[in-house]
Amino acid sequence: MNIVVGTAGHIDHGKSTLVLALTGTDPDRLKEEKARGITIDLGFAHQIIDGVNVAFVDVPGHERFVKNMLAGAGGIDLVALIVAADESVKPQTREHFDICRLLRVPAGVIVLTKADLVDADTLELVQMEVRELVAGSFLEGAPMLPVSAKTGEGLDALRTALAELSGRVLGRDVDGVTRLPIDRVFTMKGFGTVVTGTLVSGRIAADADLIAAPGGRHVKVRGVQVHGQKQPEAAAGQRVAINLAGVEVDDLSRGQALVTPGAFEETRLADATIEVLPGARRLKHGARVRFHQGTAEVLGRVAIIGGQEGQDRQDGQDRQDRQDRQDPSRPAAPAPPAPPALEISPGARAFVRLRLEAPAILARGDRFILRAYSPPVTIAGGLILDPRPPRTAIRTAAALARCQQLAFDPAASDRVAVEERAVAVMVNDAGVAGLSLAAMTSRAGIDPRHVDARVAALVGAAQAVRAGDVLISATIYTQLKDGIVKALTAHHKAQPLSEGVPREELREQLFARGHAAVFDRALADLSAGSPPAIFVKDRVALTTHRLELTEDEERVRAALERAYREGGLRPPDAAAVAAAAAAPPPVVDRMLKLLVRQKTLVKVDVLLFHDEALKALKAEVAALKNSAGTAARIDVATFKERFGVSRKFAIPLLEYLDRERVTRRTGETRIVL
Ligand SMILES: Nc1nc2c(ncn2[C@@H]2O[C@H](COP(=O)(O)OP(=O)(O)OP(=O)(O)O)[C@@H](O)[C@H]2O)c(=O)[nH]1
Ligand SMILES: [Mg+2]
Repeated sequence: MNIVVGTAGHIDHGKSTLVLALTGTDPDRLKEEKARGITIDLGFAHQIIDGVNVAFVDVPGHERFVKNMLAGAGGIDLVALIVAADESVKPQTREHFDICRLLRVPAGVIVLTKADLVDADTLELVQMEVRELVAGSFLEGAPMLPVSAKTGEGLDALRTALAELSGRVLGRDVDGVTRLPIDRVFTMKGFGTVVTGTLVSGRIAADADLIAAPGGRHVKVRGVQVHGQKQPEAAAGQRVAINLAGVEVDDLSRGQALVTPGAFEETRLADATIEVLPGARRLKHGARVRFHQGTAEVLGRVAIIGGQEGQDRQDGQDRQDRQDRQDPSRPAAPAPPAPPALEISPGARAFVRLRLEAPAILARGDRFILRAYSPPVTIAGGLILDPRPPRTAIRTAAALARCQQLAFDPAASDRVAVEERAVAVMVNDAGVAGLSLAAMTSRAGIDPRHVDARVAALVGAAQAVRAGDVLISATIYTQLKDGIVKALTAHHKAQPLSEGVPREELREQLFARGHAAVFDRALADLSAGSPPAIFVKDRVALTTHRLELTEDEERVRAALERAYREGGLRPPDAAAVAAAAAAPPPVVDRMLKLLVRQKTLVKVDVLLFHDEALKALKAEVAALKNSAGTAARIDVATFKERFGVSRKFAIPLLEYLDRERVTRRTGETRIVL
């Protein structure tokens, strides 16, 4: 059993001293930290407590280093909220506690440090204040233990509490995609580049190929350490140190993550729900914020999607107040419909679109923290709903409805229904391009092993159609099929003598931005019905389409066909054609083209032959081989004689046979293949 415990609490409240007392390791490792007596960056220690492997992430309490605290808090299972008994609740006690609450840390302990410095009455007062702080939160009812690192009082009780709480830790996704947010990068003599972090999902084995993202650099795992021991493999939930080959320290930094290749796409846009802290200022539409997820901090802006819960009443009241001030004697005019809110009130929730100034690696279901740009105080926390939303308008009712469809509680048990809803939304977003099965994992956050089941459910419910490795919305697919029928109908009407639209032309006309597999599937479906709606060859046509020729055209067509059939391998020349047709040249020309399209006549070089004549020729030449045994040969002279044609026809016909792979030219003769 492995758990990661993070400290939290105000500066100087004894977090690092407590970790040292519990583990024997001083988490403050920087020279500057020792000199100033404060923690600046994350510190790490570990200890086996009652058979549980406990990793400690010690965070700084100083308000200037909350960003470092956030990099550590991202991966913890339990929090040890530290409150010094002689100082009680202070600003960063609240801020760190808020952060843990917003990140949905599932459980924790409250430690009242420096118990040796206060009397029983003071301790009781502090206990009351802390209980008040955590009332109604995940820490309501958590163990609250007075401890002294100086006398050792309470340390055993704390160890017992941590071991007991380890049973409440949520299981990590060990078999999912690998994701290790990097919190430290350094070189080690004899090893080279080492990164550390809390492995939030998947596994990392020696020799694994991973990607450092954002950035996309390929790295190879040379070695894996867990709690200072070399291991063949690390699994989600462990603190790990990874020795990497093929990458320099300067190429990596905190905020990147080591991930399975292809499992994530970098993004600068995400849709999310957020909850603004009750004590924060109003969050304005377009506000610049610091976005913290995993170990990353990225600047960005928050745009409010649609309206928000709990905002309408407030707006109405404001309007009423204004009207009352303006003219108390006039009856209040009916309020105009409220435009979507342009700010989020303290304590309220809203759907937002995050526009980041640098790329991030995000997954649906990721928790994050927003801090104000300046001063950098924590203002909100949230949950990623869609890490790659379409670039569509967001100040609309439709955008709001879309987010409501995507909203979910990762802790709830209705996962299947939630995933099906999300895929339905994303399939709609994808339009004619379709949603790739790969994106169902990278964007909708579905375990690759469940992708087939979700696809089957959507297809079964007639919400989507699968074509190759994409899913397309059933509505769009029907529109596409209707579009094909419409285009063919129009084409047949405009060009009654054409036998249809060339397949590629049809695709470009209707489906330039779409996925080729979807178009192929549509053609297949339309031609598979009974009766089929279309014929698909090189050209696509409606099955109801008949060439409608005038009587005169039909006479010319038949006459021409007869002339070429009778001509055989000696087709009629221009004069003979004109004589046979006895019609104006444009009609003759049209009918010849029709015969070629229908493949009744075949163009060989500049000559036209009846298809039957060529078929007979091929069969007869091929038969030479069967009768003459292995190496049947034919040259121009024998060909002329055998088929009774002049050189004018013999040469193009022999070259035609070469192209058709009936014969192969070697020097002056040809081998029958
Ligand atoms: N008497 C007494 N002093 C303590 C106890 N725990 C910590 N201290 C003292 O409190 C001071 C601050 O302790 P730290 O552990 O550095 O506090 P911290 O919470 O890690 O501080 P930051 O990391 O800077 O936020 C040090 O001088 C410690 O010796 C305790 O249980 N009893
Ligand atoms: Mg410290």
